[in-house]
Amino acid sequence: MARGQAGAWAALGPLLWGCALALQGGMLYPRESPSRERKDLDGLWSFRADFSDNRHQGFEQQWYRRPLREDMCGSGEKPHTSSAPDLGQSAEKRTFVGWVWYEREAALPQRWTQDPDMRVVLRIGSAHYYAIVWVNGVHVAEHEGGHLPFEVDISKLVQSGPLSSCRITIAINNTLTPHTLPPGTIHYLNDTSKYPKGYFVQDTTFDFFNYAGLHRPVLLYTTPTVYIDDITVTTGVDQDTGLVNYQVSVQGSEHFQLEVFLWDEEGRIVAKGTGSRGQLQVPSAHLWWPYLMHKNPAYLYSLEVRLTAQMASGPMFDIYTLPVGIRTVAVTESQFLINGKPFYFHGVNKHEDADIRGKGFDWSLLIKDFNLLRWLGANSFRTSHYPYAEEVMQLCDRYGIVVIDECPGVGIVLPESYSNVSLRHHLEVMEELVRRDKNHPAVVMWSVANEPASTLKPAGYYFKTVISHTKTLDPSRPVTFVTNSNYAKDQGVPYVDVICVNSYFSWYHDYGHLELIQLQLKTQFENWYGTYQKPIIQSEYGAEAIPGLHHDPPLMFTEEYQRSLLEQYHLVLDQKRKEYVIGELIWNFADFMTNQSPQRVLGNKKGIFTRQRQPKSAAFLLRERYRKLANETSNHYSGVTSQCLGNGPFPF
Ligand code: GCB
Repeated sequence: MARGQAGAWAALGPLLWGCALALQGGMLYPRESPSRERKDLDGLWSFRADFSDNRHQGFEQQWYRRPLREDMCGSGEKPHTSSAPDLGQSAEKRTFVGWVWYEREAALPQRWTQDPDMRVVLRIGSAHYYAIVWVNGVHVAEHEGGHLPFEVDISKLVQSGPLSSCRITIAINNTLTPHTLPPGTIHYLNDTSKYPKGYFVQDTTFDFFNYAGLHRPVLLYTTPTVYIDDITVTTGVDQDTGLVNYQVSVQGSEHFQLEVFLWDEEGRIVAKGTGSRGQLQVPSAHLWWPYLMHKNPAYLYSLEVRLTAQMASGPMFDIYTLPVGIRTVAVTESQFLINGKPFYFHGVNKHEDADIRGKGFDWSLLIKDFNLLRWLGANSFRTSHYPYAEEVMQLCDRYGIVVIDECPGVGIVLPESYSNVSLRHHLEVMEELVRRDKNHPAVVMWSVANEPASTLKPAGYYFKTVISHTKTLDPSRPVTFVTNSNYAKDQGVPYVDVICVNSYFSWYHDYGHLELIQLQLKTQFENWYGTYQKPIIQSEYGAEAIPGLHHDPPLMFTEEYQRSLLEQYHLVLDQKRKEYVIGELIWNFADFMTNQSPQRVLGNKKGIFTRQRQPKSAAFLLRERYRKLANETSNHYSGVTSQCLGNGPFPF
């Protein structure tokens, strides 16, 4: 909830709607190499929220022109990879809606500012939701959307003067509208007998807190001026030969040579190629297998791309190395196949969420979460309900955790959210997501939305368009979107490859009646399969449990109820997985923060772990189940759990 002045909100309109960047260039993750350097801009950033009535003082006074800390009134400092709301003690700041300003001075190595053959790029891992960026007071970039990276070449600016540092200012607005993803609405409360003049709230139709700010690493990196801009890899398998199809795009010159080398984990070159595109063949290839599906899961080759460009001053080199997993993905009427073998998703839905940090990126938290996934015997998760940090995806590749990669299309329920403006933005977001994550072997499917409203007429056309666009962007992966029991069966579902369905039997209705779950779940599966003959994932199910709350017989909100509800689901899942159900993802991995409401007790408590990552009783139930499932469903590799669990790369 926030206060502002009536009419003031409109002042932000033109800035918000006019400026989305068209998709340009590649978005290779910045990696160091003999030709590339990287400088992380972590630590503290100066921070200031614009509390002025019209939220526009920062622009009127041009806060980007001089250091923010010159005027510290109302401002402070903030570690950049954390959400602003949970760091302070003020309720008003926690629910602030509008512009916040971040600033950081970066000292640059001399050659970065003096070598005309060097490109200096500023990359922002994510800025939720709309961001405007200045370097040394000069406007350099804008970006809409909070979960995907954007970057800008700032070489000219940092190489134009005597400065050996640069001042980076980022203004971020967390306002959501019916056309943003996810959508939201600013709602003015005009009854002055109840609300002060100009009072407004931001309403959202999704069930997680709208943490805002710089959540992920911001960094500077360099490349030569002729550089490898993008690499696209798809893989196949022919008998025991691995096929690696690559395509490389180069910027900065048309006169260059490319060589590619594929290295195995032992440091041997196993295949070579030349030119911008081609196919590498790897005899007796080690395939990338999911965790618990093979005794040596997640095998990664390294694709080294070497560029040599002929310049007037002599040759210029660039080197980029991309991890590559060789694997295939296919879907039949009733199965999901990885490397030709049936794969059963036994995993979780997550959120990027934790105490104090909010959605801020944190390596310790990430390693803890991956250790818990491994402890649980989970082989997969869905990035509910937005793309997660790139570093998360890299760990999934390394540890064999299969990912359903979801875009921020959550809470699409208003008619305006089905407009052409929204559709265009949704297509752009899918382009950004595919561009970022296309080379991750862990990503096996795209999810274009979660539980959109299907009763609105344009829904069918809208999702047909988004799904077919996604398939054009990446023909190598299946596409889904996540429905629920109320979803109209013909609105977009005919175009998905896998049906994902969420249900909360004996939770959001038939309160306490666990005995109804089996009947209702069977009906759900039979209806969907009967209509479409497509494989189905139970993409959400669960119940809230307040840790430490007990009652037997099980009553809602107790650990016993959560556990018993899951057990009822499992009885049906065990029958249907023999037919066409290809997975089960618990809602949710851990408790997470939401908006305040009478339905939520300090957030959503459907986690099987607490927000602090301690197990509730249900976690032990799932641990037993997932280990059993791993043994039963990895039928081509027996005894998988005893051989795989416990010896892996995680620092237990
Ligand atoms: C759902 C949503 C998820 C919610 C969950 C719940 O269907 O997809 O975002 O958090 O239900 O707990 O209500």
